[in-house]
Amino acid sequence: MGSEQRDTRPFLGLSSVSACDADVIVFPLPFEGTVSYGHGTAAGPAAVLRASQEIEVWDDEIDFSLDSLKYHTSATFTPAEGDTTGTYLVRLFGKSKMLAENDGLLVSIGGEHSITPPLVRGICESKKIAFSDLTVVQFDAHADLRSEYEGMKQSHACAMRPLVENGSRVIGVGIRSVERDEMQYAEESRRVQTFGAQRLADDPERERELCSTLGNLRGNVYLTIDVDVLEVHLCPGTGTPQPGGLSWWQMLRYLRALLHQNPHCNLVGVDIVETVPMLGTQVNEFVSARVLSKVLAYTFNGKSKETSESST
Ligand SMILES: [Mn+2]
Repeated sequence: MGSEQRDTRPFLGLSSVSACDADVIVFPLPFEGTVSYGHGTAAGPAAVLRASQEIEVWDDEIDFSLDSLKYHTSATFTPAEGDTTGTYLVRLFGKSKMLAENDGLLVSIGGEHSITPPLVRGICESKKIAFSDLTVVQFDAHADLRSEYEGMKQSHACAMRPLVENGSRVIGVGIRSVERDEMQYAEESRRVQTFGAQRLADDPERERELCSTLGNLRGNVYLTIDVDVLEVHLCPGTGTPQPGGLSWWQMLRYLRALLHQNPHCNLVGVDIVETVPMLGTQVNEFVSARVLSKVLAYTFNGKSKETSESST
């Protein structure tokens, strides 16, 4: 049986163009191989795509129409019969490398957080970006810097570690659940910078520092959003919920600083992970779809294809 399925609705309900013509390539990844606690992230991508049908395509905050962009919603990349975590992630690396050969922004929808390292590796190889020329901005409740977890190096709890070890800089935002070893690793590594949720909430100066850090980043940026970064009422269905998360408005302030107010940020890829749909509520998938729509509006407003074409 093939591992690609076309059972998903196109993002925002807009018609899908071919990958090579798209401004945005949406990549659904229903993978939950290493989940340690709550299950259900495999159902995340389809639910997020379904919820995206209900989202306004006009962004009222910055007067931008998301339907001015061209989208390609890729086939769902599901684990194949007999896939282990290792074989799936290797295949994912190959597939993301292929998709990243297109000019469009690769926007992946998880699935659990272990999908991020192969996605980043695929994009970097395809676009010839050295890891040392990449900053990963990580919105997350957890540091995900463990060297291994439950015997697995590829666990969702280790997602950021290989990126740092390969030479990328990682800026963690909203972190509030860390193990002592991870904290020590973060403190000792000059490539890891952490903006914990508590200080962001309590200290306006710390928030200004974060916005200025994000607003002044230069070069290639990969954005990974673990929805558990948000306060639990916005994502009760995530794998490992943690109280004390970012408010919706904090989230938007930080994304705006990075994507909308920073002209030097070259966004090379985005993922949103750990969305778990729940019976009786659509809040989880709706919030994730809305985060993606804000990311795209902030990223593309003022940077539409027309401007890049007319400047060449
Ligand atoms: Mn995570």
